[in-house]
Amino acid sequence: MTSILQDCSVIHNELEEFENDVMLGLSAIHKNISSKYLYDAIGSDLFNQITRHPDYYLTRCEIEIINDNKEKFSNIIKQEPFNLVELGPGEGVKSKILIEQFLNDSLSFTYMPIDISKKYLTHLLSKLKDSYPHLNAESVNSDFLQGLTWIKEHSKKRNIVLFLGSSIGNFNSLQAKEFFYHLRESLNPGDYVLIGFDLCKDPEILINAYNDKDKITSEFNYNLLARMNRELNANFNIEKFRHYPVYNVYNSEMESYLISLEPQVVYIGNLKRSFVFHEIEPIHIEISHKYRLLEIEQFAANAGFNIVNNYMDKKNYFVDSLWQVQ
Ligand code: AVJ
Repeated sequence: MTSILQDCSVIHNELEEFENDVMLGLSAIHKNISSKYLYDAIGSDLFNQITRHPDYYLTRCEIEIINDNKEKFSNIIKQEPFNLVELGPGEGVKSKILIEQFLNDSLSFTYMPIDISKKYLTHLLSKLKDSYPHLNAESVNSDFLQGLTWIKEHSKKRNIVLFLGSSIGNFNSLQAKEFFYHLRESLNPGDYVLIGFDLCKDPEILINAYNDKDKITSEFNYNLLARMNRELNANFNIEKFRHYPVYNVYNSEMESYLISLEPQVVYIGNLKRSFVFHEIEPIHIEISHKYRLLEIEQFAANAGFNIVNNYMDKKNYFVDSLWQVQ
């Protein structure tokens, strides 16, 4: 296996960015911290555990969809050598199903995962190397759109971009619309994208998925407080906060909050500042948008993609939507 690591990340100070974002977020009238800070090493490990939990149906449904349709995907894209680009591969469970199918069908492709974590990429590539000695892989260490732009400048091959897991759900509708517009700009006509969207469903199923009975999702959220204690010298007493997920039926968004169970003051050493929390005051942590097919069609049309097909699981909980650049 050939494996290359392209480093296209902009040089920036991660700790400083975390400090600035926490300062702004906890000073706001409605306290908030970006969900991207959930994913340090401990948080990423907890997230991987969530994806295997029975209450978190999303990953299971998407694996079913990919398994049921892998031959079809292979037939659609088989004509010529291509780049199999993946935005945020995670553990690569789903992409491995496709990689295996494409290798069995003797398709000519290079797997190109794009991720901001160099450690994650290196680990993923070494695992893939063991399983598939004949796979060509080139990982790109950068944020998604920058990485795609790098690929556009360095390769003339057709791109098949995987954006799985309903990662798009962390964006609100406006942010998603802008993201798809930029995605379209960084691709060439004929390129494909396969995007995972979690669909609207019974709110009770949603609440359970974001509040699993083994409390892994709670731990995942509490880890953000623990991370601020570790990295920013904060003194959050985690027992005085509770994970509080709600489904907002007006805008189809799961919202996760950490709520302060009592009035308290938290000191953050690196910021040399205290933050006052009222009783039951929330910190907004994450949204996970749930979609309707109509909305997905509008996203595609707005950004200049044609929908090739929508692939769903048997329960119609989740869709992998295959788009092609016009
Ligand atoms: C990684 C954004 C797809 O929103 O479902 C899982 C993150 N948060 N449980 C999601 C998450 C709580 C997940 N995404």
